[in-house]
Amino acid sequence: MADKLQWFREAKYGLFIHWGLYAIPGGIWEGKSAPHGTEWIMKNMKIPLAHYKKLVGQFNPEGFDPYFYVRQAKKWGMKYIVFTAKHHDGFAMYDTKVSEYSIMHTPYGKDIVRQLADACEAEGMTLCIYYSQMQDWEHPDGNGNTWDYDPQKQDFKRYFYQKALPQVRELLTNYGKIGMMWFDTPYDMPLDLCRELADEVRKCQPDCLINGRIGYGLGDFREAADNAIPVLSQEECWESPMTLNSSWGYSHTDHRFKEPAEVIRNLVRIVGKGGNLVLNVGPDAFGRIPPRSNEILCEVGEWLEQNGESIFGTSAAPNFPYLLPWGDLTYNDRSNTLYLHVQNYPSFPYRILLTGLKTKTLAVNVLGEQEPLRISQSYEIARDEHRLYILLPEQCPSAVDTVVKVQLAGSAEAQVIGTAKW
Ligand code: FHN
Repeated sequence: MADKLQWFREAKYGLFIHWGLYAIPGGIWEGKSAPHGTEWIMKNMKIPLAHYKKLVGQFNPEGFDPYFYVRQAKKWGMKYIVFTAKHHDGFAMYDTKVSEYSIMHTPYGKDIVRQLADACEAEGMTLCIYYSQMQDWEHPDGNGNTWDYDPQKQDFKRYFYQKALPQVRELLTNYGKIGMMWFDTPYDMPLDLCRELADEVRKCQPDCLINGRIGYGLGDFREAADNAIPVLSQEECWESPMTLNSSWGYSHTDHRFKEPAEVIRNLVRIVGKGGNLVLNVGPDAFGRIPPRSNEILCEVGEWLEQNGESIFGTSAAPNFPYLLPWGDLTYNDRSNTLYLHVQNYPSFPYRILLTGLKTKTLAVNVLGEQEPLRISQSYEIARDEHRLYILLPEQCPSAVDTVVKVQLAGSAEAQVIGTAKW
């Protein structure tokens, strides 16, 4: 049987797009600023639905070009796109027959999911859909809106059968092949409804993946917390969703973006631990990608162009005994290659140490360079400690991340601290 997780396991790096009505206020409502988590502005500022709904009449993102997004994602080195078809505010960015609260009722009036689906199909990109299954601040029975509706009078099942379930069905029947349904904030949604939702996804598209945030372990892989990286490497698939600044939705005022070096370090760390990074952009109200996001992602894409071998085709690296003061590592278990990512380049004598590698090293070079690097591999019997020293070039090849390729004689075996009595 074909493994439906295969594409996801190989993808490593995806684009998250958080886009909806909240791009218009961009974190500012009636002069008051809430720059972080701008997609939460309605709830954070308890904006009455009737007021928030006025954004529908203003939404006209004529600058949106789906092909630009998909081509940029490819240029940035990303392999899948996750798009917010409906976020917690309940507004559908597609042509839904279930509710009038959708993009079709804005001055723009065109289905965003349709345009993205067509562009993804034409460009060979995997499209995945984000859907907020429990929170819905528009529907009287959805979770979260306690300022317009009385929670005591809410009947969550009514929302589930009137809106969530039929909308998920629409998304999985009208837009061709969907790579994954990306659910979010299941909170205390009842298990039977989560099961029903998962069953519906699998009935509509058996190959469509379901992320871990459907709840109760019903997904196909585990979703890490936002902007978080697990300590240990894991064989099972997992994903880490990350922002570029402090907000998922567009923010007028939050300009504190991660630098390209930090994004590369996060990507390396996540991939080395067996995960995928899904990295977010928050388009503005006109449909444009913030220029700084584009610049950062282009720089990361250029690094990937040179060093993609150390990311794509790799698997979870073994857990080595110590944190690596010079950087991190990724591993290809098919070619028995370790990639050492030197992010803090050492000063004289330009030497790095990897402790705990038991497997014999055959050859070491900077990725893309022929010149072999000098190494010394030893085993100190009394301490039961394996050591690999590598002498790096005096001139640092990349201040951000110099990749050192270590060809091993067999599969990488790492010592675990504490096996020997010292
Ligand atoms: O509340 C959402 C948030 O707005 C954003 O969509 C992120 C993405 O992982 N998920 C929730 C918080 O974890």
